[in-house]
Amino acid sequence: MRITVCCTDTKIQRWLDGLRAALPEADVQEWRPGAAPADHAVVWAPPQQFLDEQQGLRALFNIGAGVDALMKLRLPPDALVVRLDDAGMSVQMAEFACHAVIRHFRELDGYERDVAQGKWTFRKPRSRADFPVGVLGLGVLGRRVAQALAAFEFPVRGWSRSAHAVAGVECFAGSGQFDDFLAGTRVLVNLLPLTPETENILDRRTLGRLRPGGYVINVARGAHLVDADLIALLDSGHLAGAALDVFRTEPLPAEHPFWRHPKIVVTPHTSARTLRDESIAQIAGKIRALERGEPVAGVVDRKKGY
Ligand code: NDP
Ligand code: OXD
Repeated sequence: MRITVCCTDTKIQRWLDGLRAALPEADVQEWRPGAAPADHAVVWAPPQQFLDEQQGLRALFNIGAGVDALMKLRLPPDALVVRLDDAGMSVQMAEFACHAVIRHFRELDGYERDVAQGKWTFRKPRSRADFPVGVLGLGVLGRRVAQALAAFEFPVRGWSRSAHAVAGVECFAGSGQFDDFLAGTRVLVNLLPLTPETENILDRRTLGRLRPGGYVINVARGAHLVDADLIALLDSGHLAGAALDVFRTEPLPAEHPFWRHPKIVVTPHTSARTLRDESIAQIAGKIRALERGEPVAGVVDRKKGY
């Protein structure tokens, strides 16, 4: 069995070593133009030339949860596209989202500013009932985030394409229930995949429907958010702030207003990192399952785009 590895912006040697150790029966090689056809590929943002040359692949394993970049390319028609299915990401995302929500709810940013000025001050405790959190996307990551927030006793609601039932979470589905979901949400956490349907979904209309004093946490993709609309709603006072981990252009360009906006907290696309060992173990397990003719989880539906 041949496995080709083509991961841009990645320290590839450790992936090669890890995959060789996990799959000693396989011939694992870094892809070079003109390489022999492989059975499976492990990829992150491969060039189109890679896909054009490797038309016989049985499966492409993406070393991230989001496949939006991959879905823009011409893929081998019969290859399964398999994304990372948690692999240690959901707990990181839950930590990150809970931290962002709690930092805002408990006004820890305000305390940090006070303490920096040597002030020993208190703020009036706020009620969780006034801070309902809405999670966009109830997939592998969104569901974990929603459950983690519910454990802190926030009122939590979630929105997805198809109907879900999640303990402790009020669930909404489809475009028909979007406005009801938004109307009862004050803190919005975005965990949707980026698809033609969800691009620009965080625009003036959507964000304007959040409760006054809304807060936006975007941990999915930068192209979900219309940057100028967010800034307008922050400046008008309708939104209280935003925590942004993902951007249309990454790294975020030095001149972008998000860097300096007083109501925006920027982090460098770090809310849930790909963990190499966990990911290699998951991919190796799935390659073996496919070789035995068994189904695997995390297969992307090409029509839906996620
Ligand atoms: P999943 O595919 O497991 O979940 C996607 C969820 O979004 C599902 O609940 C799905 O609904 C819902 N959804 C998709 N399209 C629509 C739509 N048009 N309308 C309503 N709901 C929709 O993805 P993950 O949870 O694993 O990951 C989510 C995203 O998080 C990734 O695509 C990636 O972009 C981002 N991410 C960001 C990271 C970071 O470090 N910032 C790290 C990892 C991921 P349904 O359940 O009905 O199918
Ligand atoms: C992912 C990411 O999609 O890191 O996995 O953004």
